Amino acid sequence: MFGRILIANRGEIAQRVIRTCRELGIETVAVYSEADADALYLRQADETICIGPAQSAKSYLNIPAIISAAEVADVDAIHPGYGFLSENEHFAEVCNSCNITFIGPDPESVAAVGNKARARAMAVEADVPVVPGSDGPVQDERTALEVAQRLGYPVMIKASSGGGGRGMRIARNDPSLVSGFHAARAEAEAAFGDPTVYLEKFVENPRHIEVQLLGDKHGNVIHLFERDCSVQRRHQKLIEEAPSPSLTPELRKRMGEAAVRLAKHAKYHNAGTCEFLLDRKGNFYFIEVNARIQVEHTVTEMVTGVDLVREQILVAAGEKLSYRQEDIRIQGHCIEVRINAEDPEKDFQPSPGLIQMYAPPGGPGIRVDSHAYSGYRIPPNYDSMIGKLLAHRSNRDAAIATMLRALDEYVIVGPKTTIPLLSKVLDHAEFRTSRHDTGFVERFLSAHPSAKHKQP
Ligand code: MV4
Repeated sequence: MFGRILIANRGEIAQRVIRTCRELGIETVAVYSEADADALYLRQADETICIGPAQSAKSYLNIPAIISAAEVADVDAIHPGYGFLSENEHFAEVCNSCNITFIGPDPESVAAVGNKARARAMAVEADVPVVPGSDGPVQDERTALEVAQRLGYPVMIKASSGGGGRGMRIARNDPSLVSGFHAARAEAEAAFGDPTVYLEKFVENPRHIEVQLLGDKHGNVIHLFERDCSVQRRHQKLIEEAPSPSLTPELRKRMGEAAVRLAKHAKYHNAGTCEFLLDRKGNFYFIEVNARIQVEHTVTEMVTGVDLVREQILVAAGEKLSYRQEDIRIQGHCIEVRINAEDPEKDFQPSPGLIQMYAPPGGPGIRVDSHAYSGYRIPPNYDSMIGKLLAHRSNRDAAIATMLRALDEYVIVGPKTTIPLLSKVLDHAEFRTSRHDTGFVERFLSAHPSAKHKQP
């Protein structure tokens, strides 16, 4: 087992990894930028190293700085958290060549699943349902028109190197396909240095469901059921829950088994997820793989009782998974909301700065994963999530009631936050009855453009 791990991340996920390391008796090395010198996770680590100035490119994305810190601190492994270098094939390779274990998949797997067109092809090989679409990348306008003709409109043009909604276009006719094809290629080239795109039939108003996976280096893969992440705005998740209220036990089983087939076919190890779209008729389609621990992994931890970060570390060290598929059971219902320092009244403009007072909720059924504290100054340089609030209860209605109570209890004085908006969404009939889909938040926001939210 590792003696020392460096965490190449910040904020709540750095704390999350440190917590599990402590329980495993592993020493931790935290790295930080000049903007994070007062961060809470630095007090929880055994050792801290400054890796550069505030800009991510010069600190949390600075591979030479992170590797130097790892060499100086003499760590055995690096945990990348989420975002930053977590799905960077080159970083995984550099770690390996320095004899430092990258706590994630092999560089080859990172590259394979990071390419959406390749991941889609692997899904087909593994007999996992995909959205009807092109057979691989589409190289020219004429082929795009032929594929669209075969699929029927609307279609979606997607960048192979994209993800999280970047480099995507919807086309509802030939002219918009032609313009969208060139626009998506240009955007993908600029954003990812790769203009490759492929086509899929557009699934209208789907639910977004992802299956949590764990794989070890001995070929064992299990799934930990699904999370429903249909409450999103501009590809940013606001609320996640498990189990999904829109799956039947039979669908749940088929989706889990499909995800495991894909991971086994890809020889995937580490924690990961398979993302699916679910349509109104109960058809599900694979769309992408996330080769990292995700923000919302906590929801699955609550309903399964499995410490996903622990499993991630153990499998990276070459151990076998601690669980068999039949050991994994869903207990009750968990809802997570993301608390962001943003102003929903001003188009979710970031609201960094001093937290004058911070008092998180507690009591039965509540978990808070946050790096905030009274007197903390949120730096303007990073994403605006200041914490995750989870309510775990025996059923969905009870989890919603506990969450609404906890949101009312939450005191954050200083920055504007998404708390009042989250209360409104949770209290909305469409969410309460789970008739919502991935378009729900945006429809809600345009229906209440100047809604004055209740202040805590
Ligand atoms: C789709 C889709 C409909 N049809 N693909 C958005 C981000 C990326 N993960 C894939 N996305 C979508 N792909 C087809 N063929 C609709 C979306 C989509 C979406 C998916 C999940 C959650 C929210 C979404 C919001 C808009 C579009």
